[in-house]
Amino acid sequence: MSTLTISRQLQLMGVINTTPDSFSDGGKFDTLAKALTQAQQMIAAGADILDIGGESTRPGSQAVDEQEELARTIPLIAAIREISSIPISIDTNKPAVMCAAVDAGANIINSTWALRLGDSLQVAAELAVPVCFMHMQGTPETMQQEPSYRDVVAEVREFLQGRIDAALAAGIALHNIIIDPGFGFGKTLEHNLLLLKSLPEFRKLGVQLLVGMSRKGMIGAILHKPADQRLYGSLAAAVIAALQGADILRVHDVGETADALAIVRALGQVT
Ligand code: PT1
Repeated sequence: MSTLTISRQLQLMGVINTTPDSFSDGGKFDTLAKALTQAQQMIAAGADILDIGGESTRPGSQAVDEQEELARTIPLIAAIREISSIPISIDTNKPAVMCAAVDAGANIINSTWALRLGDSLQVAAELAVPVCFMHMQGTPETMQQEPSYRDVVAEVREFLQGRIDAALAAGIALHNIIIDPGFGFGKTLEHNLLLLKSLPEFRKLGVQLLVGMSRKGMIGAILHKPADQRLYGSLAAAVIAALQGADILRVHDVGETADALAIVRALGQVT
């Protein structure tokens, strides 16, 4: 039982999706007012970070142009900053969006391309904010067609180690580096489960570890349920990720996940 504890400070990152085709809420929050209300509810429910993205990266999704991405994210970041000092991460791969977001009050850059596009690594280094480097095989449009690895854990670990090295070389401080194995990004269910089992391997890289499994296809593939019926499965996955050493959990259901984690934490407080 002594291993069933969370001794570190685990943070909950609430997902605010501004994209009209959002896979899990069907575009319900496609207006600024609705997104702001969602942000307020997540803050009240105990979110530690809000993640704002203007371009969907779920399987099959297509790229969005810079103007559209800016229009979806920057006014929302500014509006949240009016009402709260909660840390905000900007989920983007475009240098211009990174700059505008940090200018509007964002505190973290979340890059699903792990800052491999254009001069995004240099731009992020100059902004001097924490950066999340995520692993993806392929591109969002085609990544789920036939994901293939000789050793998924070793390959993802080597990729993330390479991005840590590149980040340090670009001048990003070690304490500002976050890594993420990228659940559902060019991975079969078996790949995702192997990565989840191996999270302690990723912790060994010595930086913060972010995990996002909430409502994803890997939960649906086990339950045979659509995205709007994956809450309980997502909570189980969050508890496992917490016990396996994740530092930040990216979730849609902040209050529910906070309750699930409170139970794990309570167990760690008795001896
Ligand atoms: C993630 C993540 C992200 N996920 C980080 N950023 C998404 N750092 C967006 C599916 O299989 O895990 N980490 N930004 C959302 N992307 C997906 C991918 C959504 C796969 C759904 C699936 O259903």
